[in-house]
Amino acid sequence: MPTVHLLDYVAGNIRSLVNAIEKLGYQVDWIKSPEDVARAEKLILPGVGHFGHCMSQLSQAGYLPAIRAHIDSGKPFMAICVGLQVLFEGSVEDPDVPGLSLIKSSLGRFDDSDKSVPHIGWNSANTGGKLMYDLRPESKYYYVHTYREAYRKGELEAQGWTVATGTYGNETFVGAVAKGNIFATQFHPEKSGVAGLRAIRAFLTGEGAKSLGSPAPGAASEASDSKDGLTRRVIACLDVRTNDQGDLVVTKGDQYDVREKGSDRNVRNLGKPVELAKRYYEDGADEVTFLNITSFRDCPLADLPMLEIVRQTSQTVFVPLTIGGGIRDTVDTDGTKVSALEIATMYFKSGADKVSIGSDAVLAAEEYYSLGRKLFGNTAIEQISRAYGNQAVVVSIDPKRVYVPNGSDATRHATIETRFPGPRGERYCWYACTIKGGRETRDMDVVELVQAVEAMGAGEILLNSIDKDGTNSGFDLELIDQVKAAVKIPVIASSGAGNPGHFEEVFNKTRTDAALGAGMFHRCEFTVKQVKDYLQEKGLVVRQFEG
Ligand code: 1PR
Repeated sequence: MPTVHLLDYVAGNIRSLVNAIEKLGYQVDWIKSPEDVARAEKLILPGVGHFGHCMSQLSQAGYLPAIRAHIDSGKPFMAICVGLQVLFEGSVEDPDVPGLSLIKSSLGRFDDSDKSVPHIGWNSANTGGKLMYDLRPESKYYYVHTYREAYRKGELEAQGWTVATGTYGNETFVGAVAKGNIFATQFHPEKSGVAGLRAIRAFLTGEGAKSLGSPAPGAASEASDSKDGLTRRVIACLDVRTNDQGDLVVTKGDQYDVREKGSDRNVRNLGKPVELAKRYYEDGADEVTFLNITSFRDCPLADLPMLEIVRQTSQTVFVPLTIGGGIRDTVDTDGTKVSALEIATMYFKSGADKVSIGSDAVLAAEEYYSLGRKLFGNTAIEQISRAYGNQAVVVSIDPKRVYVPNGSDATRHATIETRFPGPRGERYCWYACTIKGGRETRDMDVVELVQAVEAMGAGEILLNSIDKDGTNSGFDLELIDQVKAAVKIPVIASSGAGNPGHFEEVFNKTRTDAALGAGMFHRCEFTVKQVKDYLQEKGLVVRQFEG
């Protein structure tokens, strides 16, 4: 089997990259010291964490001269995400840290005054009609980043680079660059489905470098496309737990009750997690989320059944995978203390791209306010986002409506005037955060929670609603509006989706960044593809599955 070398400079979530390479028929060999670099023919630099962290890790371990020597020798070199960023002179993310300066320019930050930051989701890599590692104008690629090289027509080209661009809001940014033996992508090709695998293959076979810059047959020749190319993200969510027979199943409740309504009250079994995830991937789901909704009792952490699910899923599903449930400091069955960061690391090493934190985030937020909004770097959110980047940390919220007769006089919490009055005709409500799968309600509202976790470094909010969960009656648009107005980080609307029209409604009527469905997909009432087709018909930009 042909070999490709991956630079293992930091414990990162790069299992999916390994899976993608193996899927293409190559074997991965790890570079573990600068001396190893010389024996690499094809070298890939995955980017993890932030600019300064990546550069300092490379520099402290003595990799920089070896990487430069590899590039100068003309051997194939590929860099991904922060790997692309370090090819530049610097970044406002860490202004004092110099980059490799192979590209004479410095990165800035996306403007968050008119859009969510980080930029998360599927966007274009428009090559302006040139051949570039099999990137195609009709394809979409998975991006997740806060810092970006603003595209200024002709600037990088004058330095000999071929450039692919994407547009987010009104900013056109560099999505990929290539020159000679170097190919670097801001997006994650290993998470970009078949389109991404094609780009990796073009690198591995050498075809990409050979044809670089030639005119692409039949393609438009504009170097950038100023239309926002970010697609409407549709996520499939699988709640996983052991049923009464001890099997691991995908289940789904109504308002968090996952048992059948009949007298036996069995846990509803809607399918097998790995099989369903693969089906949703092939239907075009932009991401797959697994939530472990019960802790698997008496099970040593290293044997968590969820780890095996992620391992298996990540071998065939090349879109981002999020794992939630039980990410908190804990004590293993043998009495060993295990930190949330260590648990997250196990998931990342098994193929997860993000972890989702629920109950622990609420408790951390309570402490944040009780200590006068000060952070000490010790919460799970801070620790995991420091090690793996903000984009790797999702906070999952399980709010419940609390109705009050009038607005701010009735409670200290952030209320809204609702179009759906409470049981006694109350016209106002606030959203109380819960923990332990909705079993315990806390004296904290969603606005307080999302602002605290954003300050701690969470990269995204998964916004459920206990009132709407499993009702098939559409998303809680009022809840989404309230949360969107409170934070800059992206929000995933969840709970209540019953048909494709509900997805159109949430995208058109709120500023949500993504929408998630569960029951309607599990019960085969609609497929992800039907949702995407419907959104497309209504003029919304979506990514379709490429087979
Ligand atoms: O608190 O960090 O251990 O995380 C536990 C995680 O498990 C949380 O993310 C919490 O939301 C989830 N969870 C706990 N209990 C349940 C339950 O259902 N009994 N499920 C549960 C949450 C909500 C969504 C669901 C949407 C869409 N499920 O994930 O998929 O509501 O459903 P729909 O489209 O069918 O309406 P921790």
